[in-house]
Formats: sequence, C-alpha cells, structure tokens
Amino acid sequence: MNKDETPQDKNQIPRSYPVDENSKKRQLDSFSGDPRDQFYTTDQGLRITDTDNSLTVGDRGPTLLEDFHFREKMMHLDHESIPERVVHARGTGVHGYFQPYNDSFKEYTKAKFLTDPSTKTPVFVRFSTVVGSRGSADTVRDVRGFATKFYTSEGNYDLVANNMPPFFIQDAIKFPDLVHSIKPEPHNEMPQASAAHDNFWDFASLVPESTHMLMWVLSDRAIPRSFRMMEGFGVHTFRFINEAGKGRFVKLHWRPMLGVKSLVWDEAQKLAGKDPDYLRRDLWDAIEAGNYPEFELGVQIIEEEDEHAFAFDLLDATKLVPEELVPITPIGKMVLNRNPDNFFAETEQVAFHPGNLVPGIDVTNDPLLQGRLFSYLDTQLNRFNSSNFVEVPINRPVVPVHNINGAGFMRHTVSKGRVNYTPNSLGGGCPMMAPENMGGYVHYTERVEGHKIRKRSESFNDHYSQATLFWNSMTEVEKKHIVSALHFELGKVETKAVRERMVGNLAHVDLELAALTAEGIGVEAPTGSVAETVKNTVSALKEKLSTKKMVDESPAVSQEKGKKKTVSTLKVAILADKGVDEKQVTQLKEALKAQGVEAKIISKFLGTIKGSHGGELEADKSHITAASVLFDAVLVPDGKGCVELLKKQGDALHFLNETFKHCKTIGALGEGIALLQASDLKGVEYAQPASSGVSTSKGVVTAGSEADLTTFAEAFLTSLSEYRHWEREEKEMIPA
Ligand code: HDE
Repeated sequence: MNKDETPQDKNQIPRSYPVDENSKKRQLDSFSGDPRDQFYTTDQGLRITDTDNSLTVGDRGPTLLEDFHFREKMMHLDHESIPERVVHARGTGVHGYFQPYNDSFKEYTKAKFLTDPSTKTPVFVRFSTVVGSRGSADTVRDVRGFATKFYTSEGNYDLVANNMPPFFIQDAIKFPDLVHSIKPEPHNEMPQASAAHDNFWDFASLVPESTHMLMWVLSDRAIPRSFRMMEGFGVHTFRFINEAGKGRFVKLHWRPMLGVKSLVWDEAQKLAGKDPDYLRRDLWDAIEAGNYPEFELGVQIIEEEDEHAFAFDLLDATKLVPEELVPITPIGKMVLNRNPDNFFAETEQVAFHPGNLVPGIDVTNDPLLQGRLFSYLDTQLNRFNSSNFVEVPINRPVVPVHNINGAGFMRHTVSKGRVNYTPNSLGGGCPMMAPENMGGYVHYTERVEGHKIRKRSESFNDHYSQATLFWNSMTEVEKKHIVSALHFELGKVETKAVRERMVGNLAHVDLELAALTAEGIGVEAPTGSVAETVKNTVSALKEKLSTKKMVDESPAVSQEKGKKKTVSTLKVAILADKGVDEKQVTQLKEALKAQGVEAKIISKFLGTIKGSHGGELEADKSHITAASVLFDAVLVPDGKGCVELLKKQGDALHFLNETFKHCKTIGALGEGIALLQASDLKGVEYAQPASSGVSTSKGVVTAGSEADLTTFAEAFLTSLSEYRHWEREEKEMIPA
C-alpha cells in the first residue's frame, strides 16, 4: 500500500480502473442519485466506516459482541437460503411482455390481455429443469419447466407449462411417487439430476401410463440447445370462456421464433462439466446483447360438443391433441427483453400457481390439474414460511389488492382502517364483491354428478397409442437417438427384471423399438408367440378406438420435420494463431454478424495474435477456457503460419473432431483446409486449397484461397442453417 493512502482509501475502487458502465448503471439504479447516498449502511440506514474489520479489543484481541454491524452482516448470510423447490429447483428468470396480434380471440375468451392488441402485458418467465437441485447442471436429460406470470389488468394469470405436451401420470395422487422415484435415491442421494437409475425405471415400468411421456423425455426435446429454442405446452386441457359465457376446451402452446433446436447427448454431458450454467448463460447473454427471445402463443380450440370425439380423453394429461386433428391458431407474441436485477429476489422468490386465473380462462376436471391446484400454494408456504409471499414484489399483481387477508409473518402492506371482515357496515361495506360485468371472476358453470369413488375413468385406459404415434412420427435419426437414450438410461439400471419389464412395455409401442432397445441392455427381445400376443392386443385396441378421431402419425411432434432453418444468435468459433489471415477473419466476422451470428476467436492463449498482413486480432478465449461444445460451428481461416501452429495443437484438432462428431458445421479456407485434413473427419471431400472452388460435403464447407469470400460465407451459413448434419452419424467411428 502507498504510504500516503489512508485505510479509508483502501476501500475505494481506483478511479483509473475501466469500469463496465452497464453493471455500474445497474448497481447505481438502486441509489437515489445523490452522491452522499452511495454509502454502505446497516439495515437501519446507519452509514458505516469499515466493513473489512471486526470490532476487536486491540488489533490482536477478541471480537466484541457489541459489533452490531458484524452481527447483522453475519445473520443475513446465515439465513440467506430458503428451501429450494422440491421439483424445478434449478431455474432462470427473465422479464418481458406479451401482446396479442389482434382482437379475434374475443370470440373465444373475455380475457383482456389476450384480446386487446393495444396492451403489452408485463410477464416474468422462469425456465427450469425438474429433477436436479439448485446447483445441478443445466444440460441434463430432463423436462424443462416454462412458467409465465402475466401481470394483467385483471390480476395475475400464471401459465405454468413444460416443454413437452404430455405428462407422466394421469392423477395427481401419483405425483409424490413419481417425484420420489426420479429424484436421487433416499439411501445414498444418487444420482443427481438424472432419471438413469433403478428406482425411476422400476416405477416407470410398473406405470404404463408414463410410456408416452417417456418417449418425449428420451427424445432430443429433453436436451434443448437453448431455453430460447424450445416449445412450451400447457399440458392440460383448459377452458376459454367468452363474454356470452360460452365455454370451449383449449390447449395452450408456446412456439419459439428461433425454431426448436437441441443438443446431442455426448455434447450435453460434456457441457454439464464445461459450463453447468450453459442454458442460463445463453439466455442472459442473448438478452444483454439485445437478442430478445420471442415466443408465439398458440391455441387449439375444441368445441364442447366434441369432448368425446377423440380416441383419448381430453382430461387425460398423458395425451396430446394432434395438430393434424386440431390446428394451432396463433394469438399473440411474447418478447423477453430484460434480465432480472437480483436472482434471489425475483427468480428464486417468484411463486407460480396454476390456480392464478383471470376472467375468460378456467380449469377443467383433469385430475392432474385438480391436484396441482392444491400443491403449489402448499409448497410455497413451505418455501416462504409465510402466507405473505404474494407481497414480494415479483409476485405482486400490478392492480390494487383489497381483501381481509392480514397479518402473518413478514406482512408488508400496512392495511388501514378498523374493518377486516365481511360483510361489514363500519367500513362502508368495503371491500365489495365485484359483479361479473365489472371483472368479477365467475367459475365456469358445469354440471357435475357422480358417486364418491376412487376409480380411474375407462377412457384413460389406453397407455400406448400416443407413444406409438410419437415413435411413428420420428425421422430415422430421431428414432436412433431415442434408442441410444434408452441404452443409456436402462443401461444404468442394475436390476435386470426392471430392464426386461421396460422392454415388455416398449413392445406395446413398437416391436422394433423393443428389439433395438433389448439389444443394447442385455435382455431378450419379445419374439414368437409373445410378440404375436402383443401385436394382437395392439390391433384390438386400435380397432376399438377406430370410430373416434385419431391419427397414426403426427409430423408436428417431430422436431426434425418441423425444423426452422434459422441461424440468428448461433455461435461460431474461429480457430486462430500467429500468421492467421486477419483481414479474412474480420471480413468473415462481419458477414456472419450481418446474419445475427456471433463469432469468437479461440487461440492457444488469450492476448494479441499477429496476422499475416501485419495486423492484429484479439483472442476472445483460450483453448483451456473454451470447447467445441460451447459453439454451434467452427471455422478455420487461411494463413500458412497459423495452420502449421494449429496442426501441432491437440486442442485444435480435438476441437474439429468433436465438432464433426456432434454433426455441426465446419468451415475452412485456403491453408485452413490442411488442418481439416490433419484431423479425423471421415469421408469428407474438400475444395482444392489453391483453387477458387467452394465445396460443401457433409456440412463441411471449404473454399480454396482464390474463392470469393461472400460465396463461401453464404455456403457456410446455409450449412449452419441445417444446424446438424446427421449423415455423419452413420459412421460411428469418430474418436472424440
Ligand atoms: Fe408442477 N410443481 N406439479 N407441473 N411445476 C411445482 O410448485 C405439481 C406439473 C411446473 O418455475 C411445484 O412452486 C404437482 C405439470 C413448473 O417456479 C409443486 C403436479 C406441469 C414448475 C408442483 C405437477 C408442471 C412446477 C414445486 C401433478 C406442466 C416450476 C415448486 C399433479 C404443465 C415453476 C412450486 C417455477 C413446480 C406440483 C405437474 C409444471 C411441488 C402436484 C403437469 C414449470 O407445487
């Protein structure tokens, strides 16, 4: 320390430090603007002079209990956590708004936020994984939660959705069993954030209603590339009610404007180590960069008269309504444009509840949904240890709240007046009941009668048709991924009987699926009379259902078939070292940026890279901090010196091999082609390095040193828009 410096100066940030203006602004937003207000204070507002040293007797003596600042600071840390969510513990939140396209949905619902195109309704969305703890990795194989709180002018509406349309179970009473079976086993708390263990598959194999959902969980939908690139589904059938009181069944869907994209399994597993915050960071960075994720809300509408028209029950949450039977009509768009200011205050404390409804939207008798209506408030009482969690800013509606709910832990609102009951005369009868035509919520009038029984409806009995529908709708590549997911998940199951039982269930979905699965997990495939019996049962069921609306295939459930060829916000790594053609790199970066693609320069070390034209580039990441799995594609630019150096770097060669293994786009120019040749890209054809040719082969785009850069960039972007080049998977010989 400079001897002129006082201890006080030690706490100041040196003025000469470059400060990130954005983060400084965000920090200072909470201060009044008066420079004297920038002091650190206690919770009581007392300014303090030192937060680095406890109050002690002499500089080597014991700490004094009277140090109120120390005690307060430590007390806060000791109590900083609240119980994590029992499911969906790991999540990330974001602010935005929703706006309907027009007022056409007035015909179906009186919900103002869905029918007034002039209103932007603020929203808060929390994306999550389901099984893992708060500190688990983002890219695990799991369902993703997609919960949206709409702060509407009629009160808060919560759409608490998932990224898959069916659910594992039909009745909420099975939820505790499902959650226990999939969470880490109780004796040793393993495995973390994974269904790949005996308990889960034991349960799943004994609960055939889970089979349809399992197909989704085994598919690439369970390893999304980004929260910005996955769909959302309300799962249950809800009800829309219009001004005239007419009700209709609805299914709600979120569609990402960037299309649906997924990781591959090897990539997902590696990412869990390289960057456990991968999806969280992706969302945060996109929003900071102004690339606001957008989702379209769509609705399937089913007339009440058609309640029993389908080969499945609309109240059965293990089923979807194929889009081929009931198309999705877009209703409006959600734009997510602001990161939270504080993770704990907003993302951790947000409390969703499927029972937060507004006029025009109601629940149905789906027994899974009915159970959720109890669980959310109940679990939130546990999380917050108080019924006043609705008063936390992120949970508060934007409209005034008047009721008699008072007192309790951490009550924030200072209610006025003496009256806290209704009816009353002393308070002038306030708060009063709202008539329906003034926004009062009226539950949909539905006639219900029956005996008090514990019995599943027979219309819930078909557990396999939609699993088969899903399987039939997959491309060959998607089928292959499902089979290898089964090999992984069931391969981790030690109890052979469980593996066998699961193969028995899969036989009802598809005999080939069962056989392919059995092959990888050391059990017998159903053959001969067993297979014959299964076949007969399946066709008898089909026959029985054939008078109802059904389809055998639904291309809409295949993410490959519905692939949207977008490149916006994808990330490209440029491998560079001394001697790189820096002019070419700059031009390429510009060409990619023009299409919304972000390129980063990766080199052996951080720092300046001298180019072949005498210019310089700055490395964004070193090999030790980067990895191919963090990017969607890789480029090797021209430059003999650079390529000679890269050829000697195992990291660079591994980068290419791994990108190839994961079927992502690879590009190389001029001398750069030699690096591709030095790596292990099987069966690829290249452009001649000294030519003017451009070649695309299995998603590997190469251009000779005389080629036109714009033509190369176009070919590279076209390949990138394909996203994955699955033909490479045919050769399972890639050593990465
Ligand atoms: Fe949830 N679920 N769930 N769930 N769920 C919770 O509520 C529950 C279900 C979903 O980001 C919990 O506050 C039951 C379906 C999301 O904060 C809990 C049943 C769907 C989130 C709970 C279901 C969901 C939750 C845990 C079967 C898709 C995270 C913490 C009857 C439509 C919300 C909490 C967030 C969270 C119960 C089934 C979606 C325990 C009993 C189906 C996205 O209350």
